Amino acid sequence: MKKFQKVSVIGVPMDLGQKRRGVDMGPSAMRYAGLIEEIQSLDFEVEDYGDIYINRPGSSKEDGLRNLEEVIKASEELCRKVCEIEAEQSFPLILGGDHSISIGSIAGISQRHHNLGVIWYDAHPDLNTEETSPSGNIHGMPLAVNLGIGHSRLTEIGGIVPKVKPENIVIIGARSIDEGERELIKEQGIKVFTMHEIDRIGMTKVIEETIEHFAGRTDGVHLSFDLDGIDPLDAPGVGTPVLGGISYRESHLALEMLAESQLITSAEFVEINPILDNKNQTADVAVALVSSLLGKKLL
Ligand code: HAR
Ligand code: MN
Ligand code: MN
Ligand code: MN
Repeated sequence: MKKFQKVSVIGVPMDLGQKRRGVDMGPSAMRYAGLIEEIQSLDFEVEDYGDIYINRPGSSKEDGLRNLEEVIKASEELCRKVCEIEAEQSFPLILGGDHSISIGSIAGISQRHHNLGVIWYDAHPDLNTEETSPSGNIHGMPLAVNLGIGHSRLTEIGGIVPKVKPENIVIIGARSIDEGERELIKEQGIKVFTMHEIDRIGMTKVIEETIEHFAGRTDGVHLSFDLDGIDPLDAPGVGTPVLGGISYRESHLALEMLAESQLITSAEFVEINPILDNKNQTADVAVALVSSLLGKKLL
């Protein structure tokens, strides 16, 4: 990834897209794990925008959606910040927070990328709506929202609906899929590499096919990296761990190959929960992965 000279970091300390507290500390955990210094060591100019302000009220549930108003406010603010970063031709690197922050990041990115590709690296497809969600947690819905499916107050953030077309999405690592999500995947024809395909054809082939899927077709690709895509043995500090995930090295291989392809134009790393972590291991993993994505070579 050497098309960019500058990386702009923005933290979203928000855990309101779900019930378990702690993911709001994700941005700090990544900074303490040496994120900024690591990016500088790769010869990028770095601008740290700090964290956006998140108000933390008592939990509400409106239209079956937990903390809807607060998630909307944070998404609108993030959308504005990401637009500013995009206007400078800098690489937006967004730190979560739970995965609902993706509503705001993709709202911002899609202002300048009208044929955006999205890689959803996650144990979950996050394709629920307020109708299909088993939990009412918005962090299980952002990919649907970005497809224009779900509560209109969420899908309309940033003004563009939909922000992403179904043929421009590749999901990698899925292994916990709800019934409604399964139907939506089939109905929309979304490309998914579940753990079954990863085991079967290997990460090399998965990423080769992903690159082929986007190359020459999209005007940018956003990487939405949920740390629970990785196996809990390698990334224990996440709120919704699911056994049988992608390994540490497979994840590096994936991001090293994506770096070589120069396809990725923005990224977010989400769902790190330091309360559940083992000495900041998951944030360390995330920082090492950012480094691979930005082109760090082993030799
Ligand atoms: N699918 C479940 C739900 O909608 C669990 C979602 C868990 N989500 C995340 N994001 N950690 O990937 O509630
Ligand atoms: Mn851009
Ligand atoms: Mn997710
Ligand atoms: Mn997940």
